[in-house]
Amino acid sequence: MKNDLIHPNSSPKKSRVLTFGRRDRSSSGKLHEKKSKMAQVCSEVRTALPSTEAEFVLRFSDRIDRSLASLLEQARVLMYGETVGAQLSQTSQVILDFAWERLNTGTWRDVDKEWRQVYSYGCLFKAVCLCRGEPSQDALQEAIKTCDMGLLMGAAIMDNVLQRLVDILQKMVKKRVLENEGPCEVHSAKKVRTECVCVPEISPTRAVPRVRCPALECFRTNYLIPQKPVILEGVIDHWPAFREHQWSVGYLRTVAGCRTVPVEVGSRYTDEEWSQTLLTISEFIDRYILRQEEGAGVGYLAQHQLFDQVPELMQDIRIPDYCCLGEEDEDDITINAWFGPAGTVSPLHQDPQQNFLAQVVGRKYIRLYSQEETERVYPHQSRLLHNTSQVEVENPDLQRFPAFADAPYQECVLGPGEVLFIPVKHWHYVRALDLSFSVSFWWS
Ligand SMILES: O=C(O)CCC(=O)C(=O)O
Repeated sequence: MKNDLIHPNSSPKKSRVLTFGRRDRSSSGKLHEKKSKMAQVCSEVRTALPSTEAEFVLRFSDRIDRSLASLLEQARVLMYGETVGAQLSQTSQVILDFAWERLNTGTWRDVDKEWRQVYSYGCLFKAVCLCRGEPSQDALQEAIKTCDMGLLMGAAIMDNVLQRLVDILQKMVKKRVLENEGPCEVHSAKKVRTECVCVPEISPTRAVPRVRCPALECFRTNYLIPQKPVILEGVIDHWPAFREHQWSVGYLRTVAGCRTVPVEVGSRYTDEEWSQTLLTISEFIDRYILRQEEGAGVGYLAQHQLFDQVPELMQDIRIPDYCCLGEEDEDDITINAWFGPAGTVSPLHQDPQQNFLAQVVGRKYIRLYSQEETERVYPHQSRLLHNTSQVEVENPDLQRFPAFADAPYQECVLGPGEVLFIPVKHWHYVRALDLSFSVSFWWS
């Protein structure tokens, strides 16, 4: 049947209002204290959701099985019912299992957006369910993880309700940590294990030039127009990431420890055994920064969603003024986070946009080859990796790649507070010399 939609008015005539938590008002002593806290949790979660069942719109085409559509309707009824309980928990899990199977069938780009939306609804129902009653810190963290899964794997629903909900939940978790009410993230007193990495000596003839706070016009004339790399000094000293909240492993754990993010696992993305997984930032820190598990290998948090997921981190940085020399709006600038232990390598590759790579924590060794050297860096032949060189820059196989030895390059060690301008399509190789956190801005 065509247009088998679940219409908003298919909900019961009398629109029910979210009630969970409200029945628990009491005026007696300790009990009151406990229950008012519970009411607070519930009312905060409620603010992210439509206040009536009728306003909670579910609309799908016939690409979504009728039986699943009924389950979604049932979940909605349960959510607006007298108590949010085990039944909603089970129903949301069935929805999630159904959708998960569809999300993992075939290639990702062919997954129907509606199925991704169904997955997001499943996450929403499950997260709300986890916040019922008086949720423990663990339950709130599980709810945050559930929202993140929806944000990463699902598609936006109800004006990005999962983002609104997760912002609320994260504030609640953080508040509780500050109140010391059952620590969720133990500030790590454990020392970051330091690797012994080799720091290359930079030859003066190859060193990337440095300039301190150039005027916009000076940057445009001397570097942007001729497409010459340069290190800008003194242009990000005002970032709160250096002043108010010095970025560190502990700080990251506090503001984002319970957020789930994609992590790259493997020494470099060109390796056979390289893969991606989803971990919370705290799990990432324990496994790959503190190395609490033997044999965990190398992990790298390299992604563009972190700053959308964690607004606090976004508030700690600023888009460099020089980006205004581009033609696009600020909203079109892609901001990537690069967080990983010493020794993390990004193989030699090129990107289709201009780049400001800003170093916040630790140092990185960087090699640059201009676009004219493309032949001498031997790009991979496959379409997927055509922007990546086959050469291991610091240990090249010159039998296979003889011309690489003759390719002129520039190099630098980028330290905290410095910003490297990498012109569009310039080949760049990056190796972290310390535990490192950088932010890159891709602009056109
Ligand atoms: O810092 C890194 O590991 C890689 C940075 C990079 O490739 C970029 O910003 O485009």
